[in-house]
Amino acid sequence: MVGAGISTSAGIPDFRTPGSGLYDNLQKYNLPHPTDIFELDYFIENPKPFYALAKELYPGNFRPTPVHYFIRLLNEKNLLVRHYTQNIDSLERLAGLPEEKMVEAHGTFHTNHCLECGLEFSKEWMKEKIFSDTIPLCDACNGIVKPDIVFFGEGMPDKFYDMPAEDFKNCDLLIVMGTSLEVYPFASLVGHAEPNCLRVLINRTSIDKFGSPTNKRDINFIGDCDDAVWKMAEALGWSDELKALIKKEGSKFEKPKVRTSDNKHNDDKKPKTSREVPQSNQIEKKS
Ligand code: CNA
Repeated sequence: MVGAGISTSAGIPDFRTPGSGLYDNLQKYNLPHPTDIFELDYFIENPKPFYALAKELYPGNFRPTPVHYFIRLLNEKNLLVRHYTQNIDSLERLAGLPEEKMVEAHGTFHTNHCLECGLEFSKEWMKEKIFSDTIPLCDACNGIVKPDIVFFGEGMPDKFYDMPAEDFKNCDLLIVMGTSLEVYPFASLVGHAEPNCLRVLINRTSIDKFGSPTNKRDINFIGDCDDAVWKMAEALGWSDELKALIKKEGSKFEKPKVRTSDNKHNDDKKPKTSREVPQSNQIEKKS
């Protein structure tokens, strides 16, 4: 289970770290409250702040961190049951973790829908709007089009509800990294771990839910996630493999302006229920 802390070393701020976190740096958007930027009601009234922020944080501008590649290694070694992420930066996809191994609990920028009529729009269409500072409006009904990231006040993807029961039965070690566990229902997943499942928290700050004196199965690593995965890799004898993977994958990002992940996912990830209409970039309504 991961949160924004696994991506801070990529240069993406988290929410709650005092000083550098997003919530301390949204003054320019004049929001009544910092969390309003992700509130659905506020967004419908005033989508500008969200789209300005989306431009700054748009997936493709950042590279995965050692943590992302460590998770990929876990999967390649058949040790990963599932990766539950709150992040919307797509760095897991970019690091090569297959979609079926992930639950992107707070959605992704990969698909977009009109909030009025449900028409689906492509990632390329949305990107063009965001980067030209245009509020994305539906070609059919003029409603606001929003990336399918989950705002406060919106439901989580079906996978989030469908998968934990089975996944946690098969889990003997739950690694929780880079999250304050403040956002529910995501945070409640830690309670799904069976009594014999060890839970390891790797985070810069400690969290009350972990490591009480009577608690026998929780392990706290209070520090940096990248340091923690390097230590784990060393203990597991995987350091060279992790280094080699990061080097190999890093070479994909060396040429400026080549958005490897975007190109890859544009090519092979068509929306499940949709057919693209090339002229307008519209995609037919979700069934
Ligand atoms: P949060 O509440 O900001 O907590 C992040 C936690 O990570 C804090 O406890 C930090 O102390 C810790 N942390 C930060 N950097 C590191 C590091 N390098 N090593 C170890 N720990 C670190 O963020 P959560 O993810 O818990 O909150 C859930 C929100 C944040 C979700 O809705 C996300 O969509 C949202 N978010 C995502 C991103 C992203 O996609 N990268 C960025 C910002 C916010």
